[in-house]
Amino acid sequence: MVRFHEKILEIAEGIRTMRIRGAGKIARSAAEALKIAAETYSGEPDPELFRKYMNEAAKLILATRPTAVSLPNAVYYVMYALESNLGFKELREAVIARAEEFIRNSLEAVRKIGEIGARRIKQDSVVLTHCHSTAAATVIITAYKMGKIRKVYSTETRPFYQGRITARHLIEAGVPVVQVPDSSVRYIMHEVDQVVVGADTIASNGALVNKVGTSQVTLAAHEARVRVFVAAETYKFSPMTVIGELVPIEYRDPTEIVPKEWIDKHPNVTVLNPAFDVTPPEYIDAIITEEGVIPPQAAILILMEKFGWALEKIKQGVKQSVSFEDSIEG
Ligand code: RUB
Repeated sequence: MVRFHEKILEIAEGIRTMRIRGAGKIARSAAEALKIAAETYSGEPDPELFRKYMNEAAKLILATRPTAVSLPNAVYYVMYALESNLGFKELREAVIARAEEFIRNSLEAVRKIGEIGARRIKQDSVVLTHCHSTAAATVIITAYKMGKIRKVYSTETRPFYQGRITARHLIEAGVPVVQVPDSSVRYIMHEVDQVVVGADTIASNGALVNKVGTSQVTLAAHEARVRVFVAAETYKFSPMTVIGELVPIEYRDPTEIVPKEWIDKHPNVTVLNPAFDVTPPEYIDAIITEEGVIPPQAAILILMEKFGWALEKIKQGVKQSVSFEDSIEG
């Protein structure tokens, strides 16, 4: 069995327990873990052995959480370096360079999304956001700095209360925030001008997978004719959905909803904790990517442009050195 540096195990555990959370941060941490794996490899200087070891590290990271496609996309981006026919030293350097490149590009994508998205926010807007998304918060903060935002409603986002992270994040930037329970969204929607949320995964038909409750938020927005914007880096688009794979929805431990004592006291009650839900493309006005604003129906174009290499392999049924299935076992 391969033994990994403790920093790698810490990152894997951090993602699993949600100390590291949010699809973008998860992806960057995955790339960081692979970079550390390459740096701390202490086996024989043999390309094949190094590839095997890196595959094991990739499997460990992929098994942490199943829903955000940013995780396998980051892993495959870095692991692509192993496909070249280089010697051990160059191969190791290539992995490290690709991991660093992913992290750099990812942070730059969030910044660009902020700039592009802020242009779509109307003057004097009341914005509603759900969960904590760095991409969505960046749009909001950038628009606020442009003097466009009057107030932000941030849902609590039960059961994990990521809305509290959003409130802190926005308050630190000076944005006026009102924290509201998830169940109040329809009641307050008449006051809202625009909804801005993030994405864990976007399917080839433009459907959005994001924190559970997002689809209810968009339903209320649709009814009130409020526009819904999704802030999503292009590595949130899922190549596997092109061939019909469904996005696996993570079910987390019921004790995140009610205490264990309550569950023990009520053995006939089943407590479910789905962490994500699916918003159909009809409920989304635009997806803001670092490449520009697209309608959800154009998701397939992003996939063809950005993941052409992966799509070819998937279509030919050629498995990569780490199979895509590994990502949905976790
Ligand atoms: C987080 C969540 C966020 C997306 C986008 O869920 O649903 O909206 O991941 O976030 P969890 P970002 O807290 O369960 O990870 O824009 O930061 O990538």
